[in-house]
Amino acid sequence: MPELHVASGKVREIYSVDDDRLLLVASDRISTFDVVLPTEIPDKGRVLTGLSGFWFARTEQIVPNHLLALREDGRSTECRLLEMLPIECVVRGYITGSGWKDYLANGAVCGHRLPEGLRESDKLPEPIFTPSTKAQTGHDENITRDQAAELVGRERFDEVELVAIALYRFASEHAEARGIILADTKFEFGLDENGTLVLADEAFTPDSSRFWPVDEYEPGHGQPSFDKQFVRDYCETLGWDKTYPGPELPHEVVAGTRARYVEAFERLTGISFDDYLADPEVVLR
Ligand code: Q0Z
Repeated sequence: MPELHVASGKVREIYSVDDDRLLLVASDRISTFDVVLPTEIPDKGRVLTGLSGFWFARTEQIVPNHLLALREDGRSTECRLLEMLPIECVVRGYITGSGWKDYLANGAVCGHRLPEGLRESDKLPEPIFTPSTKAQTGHDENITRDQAAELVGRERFDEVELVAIALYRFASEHAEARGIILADTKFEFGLDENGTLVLADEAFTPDSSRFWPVDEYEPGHGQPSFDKQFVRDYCETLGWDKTYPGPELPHEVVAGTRARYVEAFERLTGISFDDYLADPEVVLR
């Protein structure tokens, strides 16, 4: 019965429940500029867990997922233990981040030739699948489609690309109609005991996707992030060198950031966050 701790991410923990189940626990820790800060954002882990649950429930018709149950604490997900694929599955609908850097250097991202004259943060003509390696430490590295196909097999690659783009189209349309651009997103997939492809980890959270407010969208430069912008702006006022340890956050920055997470949850789900706290499984219905 007691869950055993098996792994830590920057802001999440994994426990094993039994031979075929894991427990993913989302903490209230926040990272910025790749540094986990000493100050937590109350309920951040609950917002992210609720959003993942919401998207898992609504994308079952596209692909099965690992979710078994949301626990009463609102931050813990019981999930099926899978054999994870060794690639990060990124879909980009807008050109930003490492995609923008690769486009400037090569006119292409992961082997996708892109039109000339794109500006930073422009919408792409079609969403593109841009796989990356799973780095144990440091940053994931973009790889070509052929490198990814070598890692997972050609047929599996084709399936993952199709499913990832279908998921992105579905969620980004839903989100944009509610005032939030999902500029890009990262999925992790696994295989069940039958070799069936299963969506795992988290889905369309602000930690796995770039959320941009529609009403502030302006291509030509980097966009403010929906959730972390107060934290970044505050950190920029300090002259901090972005190495450990990061700064403590003042209460106004904590409160403003918490409010942004709750706002994203409520806009995307149409569910009041208080209702989620009272019964997390509301997001699954
Ligand atoms: C997810 C991660 C986290 C650190 C392994 N259903 C699954 N089956 C097997 N493995 C995983 C999953 Cl979700 C799995 N990660 C990413 C999550 C903390 C790393 F909460 N690693």
